[in-house]
Amino acid sequence: TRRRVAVLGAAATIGVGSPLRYAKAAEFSFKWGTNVPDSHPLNVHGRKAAAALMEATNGRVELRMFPNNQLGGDADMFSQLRSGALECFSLSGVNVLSTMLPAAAISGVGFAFKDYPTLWKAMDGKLGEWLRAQIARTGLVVQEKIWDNGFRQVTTSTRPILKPEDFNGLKIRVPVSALWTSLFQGLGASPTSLNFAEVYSALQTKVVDGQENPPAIISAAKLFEVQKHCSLTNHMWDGWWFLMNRRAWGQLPPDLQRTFSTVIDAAAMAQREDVARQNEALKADLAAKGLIFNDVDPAPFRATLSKAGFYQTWKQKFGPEAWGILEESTGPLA
Ligand code: X2X
Repeated sequence: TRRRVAVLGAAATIGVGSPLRYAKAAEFSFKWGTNVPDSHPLNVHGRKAAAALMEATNGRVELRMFPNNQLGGDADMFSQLRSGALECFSLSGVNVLSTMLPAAAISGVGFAFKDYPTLWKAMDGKLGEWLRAQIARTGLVVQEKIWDNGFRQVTTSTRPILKPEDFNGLKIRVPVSALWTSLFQGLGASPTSLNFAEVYSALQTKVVDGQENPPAIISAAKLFEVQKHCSLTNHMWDGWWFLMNRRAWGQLPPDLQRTFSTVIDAAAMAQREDVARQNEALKADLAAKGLIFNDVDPAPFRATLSKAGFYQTWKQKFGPEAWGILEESTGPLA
């Protein structure tokens, strides 16, 4: 029976979408780097997309996933993407992309989107279109549908965030991004910029006392092991653009480009559903693991940011055109 199980195992491995199912090596083989652990829906749906792409192109296009910062942190993967060493990279516009393209951060303005319907309408509509046009101007290729990370919540090892004053002096990790730093400075905290690859150990060694991410990441990266409180601030939404190196993209003939985009965007849509579900469902799971949750009224936090000049500052930095497009979907912010 042992041998039988092994044989069945092998047969199951050579399944739909497996490279071994195809006689020839793929004509196009792209690496795809991500910054979150293997079990996160970004990677789960990424692997499904890779299998679907293999199937749809009869083995001509292969996508190899490198999750969990295996190829280096965000800054490393971003420079590999730009040089062509990495063909595909999932990256938040508010993260290191904004160090090269400040406009890309506009979707991360604090307390801008009140819920998912408002958000998707903007990102699948005029705001998303505007953002992709900005990204395209940098020479990168971006697929249409942004992948979901979620509404972000603050975790700490020290005290819960109940009111804005609880941020005073809090050492909190934020991604490497002027907008993120400004947001938490505006709330009175002391933000430290770190790539996600460094977050677990920075929390464990108490270099920082807190961080902010949605439940799906808190769970996949096991941040509950080194954090005690989770305050449901919903202070901003974030997602990952599917970015590609332009020369790599240009290698694909137009029909394969179309198939590629169709498969990737369909996977993004399925991933969004999974993430939204996980970000709700995992709260109970994380609570059972010891994380203490509290709800937060966003109004006083938003008022604190306004008073600190956050909205005025960023309205000016992004400029009237971009800010106008943002406010078309969110309503007045500044
Ligand atoms: O770095 C983060 O916190 C992460 C994983 O959420 C982003 O990609 C912005």
